[in-house]
Amino acid sequence: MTSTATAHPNIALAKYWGKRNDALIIPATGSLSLTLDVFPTTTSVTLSDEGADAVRLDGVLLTGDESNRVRTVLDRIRELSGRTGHARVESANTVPTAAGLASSAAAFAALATAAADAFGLDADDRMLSRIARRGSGSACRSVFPGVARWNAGIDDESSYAEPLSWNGPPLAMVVGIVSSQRKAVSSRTAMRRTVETSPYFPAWVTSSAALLDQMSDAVAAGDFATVGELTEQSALRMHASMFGAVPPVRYLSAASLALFDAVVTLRSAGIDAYATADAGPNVKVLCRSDQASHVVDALTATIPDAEYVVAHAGPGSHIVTGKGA
Ligand code: 2P0
Repeated sequence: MTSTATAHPNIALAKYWGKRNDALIIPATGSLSLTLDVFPTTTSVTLSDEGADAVRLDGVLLTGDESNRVRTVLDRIRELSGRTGHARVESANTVPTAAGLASSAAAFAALATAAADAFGLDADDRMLSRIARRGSGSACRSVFPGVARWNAGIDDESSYAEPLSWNGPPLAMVVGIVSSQRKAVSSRTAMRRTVETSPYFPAWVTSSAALLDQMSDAVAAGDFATVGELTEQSALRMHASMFGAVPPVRYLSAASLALFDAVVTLRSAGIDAYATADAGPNVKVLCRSDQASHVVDALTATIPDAEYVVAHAGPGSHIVTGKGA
């Protein structure tokens, strides 16, 4: 019997950057995100009689760190379910892998959801969020639809995401793809380097905690402009913390900064748009759904070389075929 699950990437509005516990992936700060309706990952898990887990991504057998991360999630599910067998995992991405478009968030949310079903683990969404977190921190947020907040917590039990309701104007995220190349430094390595060497990291942690509280209040109030302003602040402060690392980590390219500038110009023309960027040069622009096509037209006119994809709030991870379908 094969269990198949789908999950979508999420983009953090209030960023996660830095861990307080590397092994359990407990973050230094909480974060808040929007799960998208584009670039899904579909993952199938089949219990097998073989002597080891086998993991394929887009048909290619994974080895090393990537397969170890999958095994970490499977081990946790074996531990929780009391079952000992191995699994065959096949995953298909529709997003350029490792280009700062949150492919690992969708991948590990789909994996946790499919594997829990395959191993017969009766897991609610909070447990799935905690399991997905073990593979990739941001994956704990992709278990949930729309807006979700990851409560940093202090241990495995207390570190999970939960859905927040959003009653403001329907949201869109215009993804501006300036590069689909694999990033030179993984976010995991870059995060660790920032924690260990950036003099700005402590300021990032204290300011992020305050920003997350403000953003949570703005989400509860449906206050789009405040959510947007805080989104841009969080992204720039996160990148500033990386600029301070030794050696520095710089994911933003000239094309990324040109997009940030174009968004400032859009705002001065009265369009509520706010830029954010993750561990890569691509820029995501938060705006109202009913203004998304206008935002794409304006960005295309200024930066025609980028490719633009309009995303809206998407679903949480869910079983497509399997016991829980
Ligand atoms: C985020 N990012 O909040 C932040 C913003 C990238 C920049 O979470 O080491 O793949 O597996 O926990 O979740 C990307 O890092 O890192 C990330 P690990 P993850 O979305």
